Amino acid sequence: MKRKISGVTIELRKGDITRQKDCEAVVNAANARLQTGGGVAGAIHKAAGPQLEKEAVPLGPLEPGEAVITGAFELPNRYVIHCLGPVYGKDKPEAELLANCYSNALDLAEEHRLPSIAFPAISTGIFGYPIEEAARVAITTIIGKITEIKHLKNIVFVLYSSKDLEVYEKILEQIL
Ligand code: AR6
Repeated sequence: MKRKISGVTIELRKGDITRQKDCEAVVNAANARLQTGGGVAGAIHKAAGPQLEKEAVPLGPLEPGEAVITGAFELPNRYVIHCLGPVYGKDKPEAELLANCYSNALDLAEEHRLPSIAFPAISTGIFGYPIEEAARVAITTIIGKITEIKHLKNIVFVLYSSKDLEVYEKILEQIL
């Protein structure tokens, strides 16, 4: 599903974040120390190779909501933007911290004049954020900043399951 808003295409895609060849940056659902881990972080570090950890770790530790940018090494992208999402029920206010991830990642992409970025559903795996609530925060944050965007042309949400994709589709329809 694709929707164009103020000249920016928002696309919802089912897939693996490590296989987004047409995106200049991919976003990592990182841990505070910017090390490899499970879920998205494990997949991104495995696909990028050990140089990713070498570049990323000295930029940490991150606080929830923060984002940093590194090269993408063996990934088919130019950059990885690492965001630390909130742990649901622990890091509060969680909606604000999750919104900060999307907002800070967009700012980094704009600073680097990137035309495209792919986001996973940050915090909705190991960090336990319910997908529907997280999707609402992700989509409203991006749409809320869309008129500030100068360089990004494509913003992609990459969902790992059909169920998560359906949730995002429903919420994007509701919001527009
Ligand atoms: N591509 C796209 N989405 C994926 C992929 C993938 N390859 N793998 C999982 N997902 P998670 P978090 C989905 O747990 O909740 C790590 O260990 C997954 O289904 O990766 O922010 C870090 O080191 C879920 O919907 O991130 C941290 O310690 C979403 O991506 C911690 O987990 C996020 O799941 C971060 O937890």
